[in-house]
Amino acid sequence: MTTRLRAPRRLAARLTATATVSVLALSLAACGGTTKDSSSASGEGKAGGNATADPNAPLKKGLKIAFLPKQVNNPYETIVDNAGIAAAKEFGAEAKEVGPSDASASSQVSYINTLIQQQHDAILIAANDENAVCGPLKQAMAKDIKIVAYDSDTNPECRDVFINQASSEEIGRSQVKLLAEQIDHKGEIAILSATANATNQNTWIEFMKEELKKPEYADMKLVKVAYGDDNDQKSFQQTQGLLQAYPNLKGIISPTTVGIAAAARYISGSEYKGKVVLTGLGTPDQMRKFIKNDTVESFALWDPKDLGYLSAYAAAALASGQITGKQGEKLKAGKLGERTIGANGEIILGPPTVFDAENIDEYHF
Ligand code: RAM
Repeated sequence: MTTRLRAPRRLAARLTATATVSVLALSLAACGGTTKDSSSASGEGKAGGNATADPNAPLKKGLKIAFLPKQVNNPYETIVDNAGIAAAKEFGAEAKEVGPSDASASSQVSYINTLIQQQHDAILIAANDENAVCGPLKQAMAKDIKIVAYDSDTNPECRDVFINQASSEEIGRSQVKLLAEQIDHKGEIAILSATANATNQNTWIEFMKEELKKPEYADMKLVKVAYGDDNDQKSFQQTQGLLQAYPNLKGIISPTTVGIAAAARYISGSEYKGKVVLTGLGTPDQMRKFIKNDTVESFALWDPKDLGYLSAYAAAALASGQITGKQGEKLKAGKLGERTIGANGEIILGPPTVFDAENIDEYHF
């Protein structure tokens, strides 16, 4: 029985249409194996590592696991991590969240080093910068600490698996579709992203740019990608800056919960309300008032609680030898059921949901 959110019919149809392309893109993106060979002293991942999974191994009791989000003061990350910590209780693990208060490139490094010293069984990380965290994560892997990237990936050789909230391609392409429908496929558009290094946003933006190459978007022009650094104040100011610099702007995509909430706040109190369309990825709780006051018509997200839950189970399954991270292995994830590990060590949670005035009151997170 899965508790995955229901995708409204329109989005579900679109997602199915892109599924074939996604498989292709994922195989192209796969640059070799991502499995950690636990017998490797260097901790270097290598194709088809020779650790063997025992799918029937019980989850170990008393595992020590830690969530290291992009930043601790981001409401979205708090929901993910709290759900992961609650899941850990189900299988008798000791779990906690530690992390920086800003999402800058190297802000997570000292936390990884401390978690290594504390001899955790697994570290779960939403990477702020794929390269900055890679060395310390490899050191952790060399000490047989399992690494789960969730939300924002690092380099595949620096983690055992990546729990992706949805197919990156589907997220990117569907964001453009959501905006295009509301601006009649015409006009200048901008993106308000998180940090310039964020692997999740950057991957989605690449797919947005791909989508924009299709003939149906010939009259839409991406004029700027701005960065609010997942900082509320900076995102607010960047929105103001975009609207002043591009007076013909018709729409903004903000694929970050911090960015879209700040942009909505700015637009709702400005002359641009009702003139400039805003969409992106947001939490229903943060966006409800902007849907109700007609600043935003629709936006999307997956269930962050399920993301935390799935990630916690992946950490426990790795630390218990149930999975090693190889493609084709099955991850048993409690109430979420089973997920198969895909190419490049990626495990996908499920399709995102589009929220609008009709359904937003059904969602509380
Ligand atoms: C922000 C963060 C996070 C992203 C969501 C959509 O909270 O950037 O990494 O997944 O937005």
